[in-house]
Amino acid sequence: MKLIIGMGQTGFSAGRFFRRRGDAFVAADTRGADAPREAWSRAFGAGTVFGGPLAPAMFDDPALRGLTGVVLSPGLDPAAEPLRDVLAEAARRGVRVESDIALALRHSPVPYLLITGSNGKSTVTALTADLLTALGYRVGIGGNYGTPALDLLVQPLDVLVLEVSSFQLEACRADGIHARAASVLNISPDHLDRHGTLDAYAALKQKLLVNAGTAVINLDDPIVSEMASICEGRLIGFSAHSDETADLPTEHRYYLDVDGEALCRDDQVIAEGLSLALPGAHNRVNVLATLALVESFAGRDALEDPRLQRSLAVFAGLPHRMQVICSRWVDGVVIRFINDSKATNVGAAVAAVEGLAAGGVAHQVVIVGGQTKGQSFEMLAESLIEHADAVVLIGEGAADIEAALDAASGGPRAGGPAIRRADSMAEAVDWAAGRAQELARGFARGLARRPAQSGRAIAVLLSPACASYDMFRGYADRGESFARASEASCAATLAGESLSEEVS
Ligand code: UMA
Ligand code: ADP
Repeated sequence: MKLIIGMGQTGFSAGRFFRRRGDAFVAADTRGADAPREAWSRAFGAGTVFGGPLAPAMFDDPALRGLTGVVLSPGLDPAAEPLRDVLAEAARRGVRVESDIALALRHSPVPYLLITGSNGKSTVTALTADLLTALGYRVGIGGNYGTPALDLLVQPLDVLVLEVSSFQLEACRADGIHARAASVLNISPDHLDRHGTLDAYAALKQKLLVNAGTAVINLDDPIVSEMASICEGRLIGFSAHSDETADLPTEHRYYLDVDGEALCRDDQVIAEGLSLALPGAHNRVNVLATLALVESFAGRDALEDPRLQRSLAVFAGLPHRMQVICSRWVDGVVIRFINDSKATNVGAAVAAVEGLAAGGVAHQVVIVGGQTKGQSFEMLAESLIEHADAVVLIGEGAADIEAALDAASGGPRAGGPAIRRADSMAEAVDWAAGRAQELARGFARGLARRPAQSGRAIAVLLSPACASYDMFRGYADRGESFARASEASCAATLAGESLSEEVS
């Protein structure tokens, strides 16, 4: 008998897995009337819904007689009640509790590549799968990326490429993970409301590396570099810099050279940045990690394969990550509306703002805020003060971000960007678009605040540094809302401009 806790995507995939194997199972959920019990009953039969409450006493219920394992869904915090006591009781009784990822890896008939980190996981997962598919491999892509890992085990495959979240690594032992290759892309604060400290969060992520055949590590990230000492397999490093800084025993080194434009491996150029459709400096680093993962599975020669090179050149990135929605021209200056809704932590938002500045964008109006996760906004505030001309604050995190901006600029409004609060995405984009238009006009007249800056582009950027659930159904819903408002703004101004041109 197995117990599945959580009737979400993961729980359903565990039900399908046990049904395929002929194992008996029941499922429980903490959500009371909101749990999708009907859908579960339709899928697996009413007898597979656990009738009692989630509590330590459940282990004495006849429905759980002969219990040998528990699958715990990632959305559930194992340290929060009622789970804490339930899991303690399971441990006392010697019942194994594991995440779907741990279960899937234990049963995977094919090698697997694992990707984690605070940012870039989905991008690297998608690109790795694309490149291996282009090379002719049958690739199963999923995990936190979308398709639950257990659902991938039904197809005939050559390799699994899985994005793994810190939540999925809680109920997962390092000695059960034997990836052909694994990467921790970077570590910056995220999900601290659940994990408590950055150390605890990093310790979860490093479980992927311990027994990996090849550990692909970020040489520029001090927390990731430190993980090299616990790796049993070979090491491949990647870095945004051509000079060797980390003194680690890496077998190979991937890095950016020639002003970040050449993607190199040891002393060879593998690809030219300008030939990539994928925008942004942080994405070039993501490509380096991807190439190291591909090499670890497909061999060094695969990197020269024209099929891989073609696929790499056309990969344009995923929606809601630095995605240009629309552009409009004002007096010879282009205003780009950029959807980076997937920036749900400070690290991603800082990368967006600094990446645009480094890429020559002269002015930025940035929309930030949403549901907070115990993060500090200090780094975000510093970045916004340096690079943003105006900031629009939305959602529950607005007050915290405003306080951080005030603290970083030396008091309320002292020399920092203009700040505005908005109650809806439409209001935020409307104000941001108006501000961007004023900046464009001023810039065009040579009256910009920082006329020395080069570049004729202005960005209206949504990069919230927060989760979205306070105002939206998820980051995609938030990004779509931004896209609708941006398109409306571009269309309205275009219509207005053509009208005024006709009148004049
Ligand atoms: N829930 C309860 N009680 C329960 C079960 C769930 O309250 O008994 C709530 C959770 O608190 C959560 C929601 O229901 O708010 C969904 O939880 P879940 O564990 O059932 O989630 P799944 O539908 O199984 O989706 C999970 C991942 N979600 C989470 O980790 C929250 C999905 O990642 C993943 O794609 C999917 O498994 C397939 O593997 C999403 C995610 O937001 C994209 N991940 C986080 C992130 O990327 O930051 C970690
Ligand atoms: P994840 O799956 O880890 O959330 P995504 O590829 O979905 O990663 O990107 C999430 C956010 O992080 C986006 O805003 C994206 O622009 C940003 N991002 C992607 N790669 C990096 C990186 N290497 N460093 C910092 N930010 C990044």
